[in-house]
Amino acid sequence: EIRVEDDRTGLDIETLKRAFADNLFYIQGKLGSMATPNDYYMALAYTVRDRLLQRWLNSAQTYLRGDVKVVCYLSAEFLLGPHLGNNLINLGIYDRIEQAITESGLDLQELIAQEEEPGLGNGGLGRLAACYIDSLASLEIPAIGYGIRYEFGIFDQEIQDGWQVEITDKWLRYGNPWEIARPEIAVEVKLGGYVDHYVDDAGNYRTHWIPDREVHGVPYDTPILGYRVNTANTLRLWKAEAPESFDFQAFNVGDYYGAVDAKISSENITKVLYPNDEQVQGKRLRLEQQYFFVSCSLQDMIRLYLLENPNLDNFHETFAVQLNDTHPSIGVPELMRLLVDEHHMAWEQAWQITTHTFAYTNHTLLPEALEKWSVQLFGRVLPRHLEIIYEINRRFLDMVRIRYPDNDAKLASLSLIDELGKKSVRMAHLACVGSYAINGVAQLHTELLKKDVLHDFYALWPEKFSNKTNGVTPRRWVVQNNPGLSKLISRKIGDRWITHLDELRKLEQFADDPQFQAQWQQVKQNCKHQLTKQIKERTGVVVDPTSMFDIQVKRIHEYKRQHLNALHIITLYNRLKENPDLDLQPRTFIFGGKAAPGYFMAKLMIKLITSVGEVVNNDPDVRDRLKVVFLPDYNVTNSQRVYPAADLSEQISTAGKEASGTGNMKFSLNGALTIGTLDGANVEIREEVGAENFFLFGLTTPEVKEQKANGYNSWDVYNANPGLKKAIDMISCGFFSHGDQQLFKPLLDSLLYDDKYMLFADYQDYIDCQDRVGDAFKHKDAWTKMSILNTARSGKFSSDRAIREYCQEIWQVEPVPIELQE
Ligand code: DL6
Repeated sequence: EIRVEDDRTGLDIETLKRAFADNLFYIQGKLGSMATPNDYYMALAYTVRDRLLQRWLNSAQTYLRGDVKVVCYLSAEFLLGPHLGNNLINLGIYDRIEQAITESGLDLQELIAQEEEPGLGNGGLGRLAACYIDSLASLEIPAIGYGIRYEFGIFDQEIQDGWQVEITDKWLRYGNPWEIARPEIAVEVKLGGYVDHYVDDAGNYRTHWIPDREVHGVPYDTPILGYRVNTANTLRLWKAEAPESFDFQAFNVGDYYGAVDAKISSENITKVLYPNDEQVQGKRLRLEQQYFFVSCSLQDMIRLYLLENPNLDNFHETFAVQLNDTHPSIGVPELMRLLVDEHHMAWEQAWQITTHTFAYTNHTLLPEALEKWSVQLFGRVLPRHLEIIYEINRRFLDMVRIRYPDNDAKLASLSLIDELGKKSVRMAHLACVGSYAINGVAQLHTELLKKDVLHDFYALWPEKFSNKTNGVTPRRWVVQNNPGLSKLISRKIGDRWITHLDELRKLEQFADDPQFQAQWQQVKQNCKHQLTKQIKERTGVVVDPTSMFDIQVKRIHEYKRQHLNALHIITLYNRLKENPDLDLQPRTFIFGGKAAPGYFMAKLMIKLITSVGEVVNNDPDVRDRLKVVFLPDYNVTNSQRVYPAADLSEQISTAGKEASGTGNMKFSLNGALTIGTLDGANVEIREEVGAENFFLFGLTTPEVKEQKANGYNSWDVYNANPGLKKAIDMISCGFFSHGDQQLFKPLLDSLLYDDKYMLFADYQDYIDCQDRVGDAFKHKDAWTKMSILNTARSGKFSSDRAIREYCQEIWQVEPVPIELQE
């Protein structure tokens, strides 16, 4: 019998090879002899995408036809990372494709490396959204991710003379094989102008928004396949386009440039991701971005809903809309506008629907990251929304007055409008009032929201609040990035852990087994060799793979305290200089992370790390025992080799500042031990893995508060601690800056005269704790046992667990398995 497989769906090696060659010829328009590695990558990506499409279309059809509730995850950021490797794993065809590519005379790894990652996010918040859409699909939950198709994602970072330099991220320059444009369902978005109120012929009070600008929102769809299931959900990212390429009227009167200008200004809306992490800038374009994607998404949901329903009365029963931080919280007044102004629904009913549609996740405790828009700017960009917000606020404050009679202070603190100084709209308050559920992203964070940042809202509506501790997808963060560990685990306990991460507990029984420990060490060693190679290629620094890999990778921020880590390095350096025979465990300190381009102090912190590295790495007295590496351009792709190779994970933020962290979870899952404060999800990691397998130091949140209240003075700490004083004085006298005593002055002044993030207060405890780490690392078997137990007990930190909690406790949605039809 001769069986001929379809070239677009077949999985035989021969079929895959044929499909690959076919795509190279017909899509890339290349013969093998003239193809570049990128052509091969594109041909392979199309071959894989073909195999997703049937699942994708079947999923969409099932959701549309069936009576299913759909999760809409609204996020201004999706930090996806490359698709190819992930899709191969989720489809279960990695080995076959590897064979087909090898037999075609090529190297799969080289093709995978060609992919430009879609870096459409800054850090934790965007990466969390990416993990969550993976889990939603893997759990067969109907879901749509809605966001922005930035033409330029997070900038590429180069290190020049020890400083960060930003380079535009042109991720779309060679095309994006994973997306499909859907111009036929583009929507219109209005901006600016004024509002007209009138009474129509039937005597109804109506509102007409006359904008001064309109933009087209064109959706670009990417299939998001779940792990070994038929579910392929949609990530729908919006691109802004001008409704007409030319303003013909302007063109006809000879104003060619004026006509093109309008096009350019419309398209600017989705041009670039704002590269600020935890710092709002209040820029008009940013507000336009937020409104643009939220309006497109809500209009899209309404369109989909009306395909199957006569009116919008039960909209909230079909869509659960999650606001990923306040960036999409303009959705509250926008849904009200769409329902009341455009669909002529009564305010009360529209409010009922709106407040049963949205749920809000808060991701930060930092005051500077809480979004506020000046009322003046807001009114210029979104005049109708400002009116709606005032009306929501009026009704809300009426309710507050009943609850707290004669309490003006309460009214002022709860109001959606901040009346102090320049009047502004408080987006977190808008999100709280407009949502039926509010959550933090780690236990401690949720408690602090309830106690401090959102305390008044908690007092009003305690039932709205819950905690949903973050999680990460084990598919990307273990199976894909750490295949050696993944195989070792599966050989020992089977592979069910990939979708039921709690099963890793079964590894506990082998934690003392010498043979298993040896295999575990071998896997870690291989990963360290791979990272060593990458460090050499990317920085030129040669490191010792048998040294302890002590790693801190995350955005650079004063509260994350990379400079505390630098002070430890200087302290060890001094000890070695004083006593060259010191029995010190060799360490390689690895840093990675981007600083917001306008955040001078963060950029100076990078310069400090690279400067310390320059001295330490070139000093023959310590060279073999300490090395400092700053890995440039830390992103999803470059993180791949980092987590698996870590011995020690640095999670050293000031207690009460890091909402959760997710890097901390990735490290622990990959068998690194954590040195950390009681901050964010560190608290829960320590609870899970056991206090004896976690290196704890530092002040607790209440202690930080107490010290500040008691007049904490970093200058006194500096003078009282000789080790700290010496390290600071060396920086100050130019030891790490070729004698330049001015270079690091701003950083030192901020530590010596303010120390907002309590570095000095935690310094000695950190150093002592690091000494314990150093001692522990000398005992290989005991360390390996701790490493195994970290992995074994990290099951809680799966994004599958987090998504299950959201589904059951917030969204009320159920899995909908997809059957494949031809
Ligand atoms: O929840 C994801 C992630 C947390 O793990 C980090 O602790 C937190 O800093 C980050 N928050 C932001 C805030 N941006 N805004 N707004 O990125 O969220």
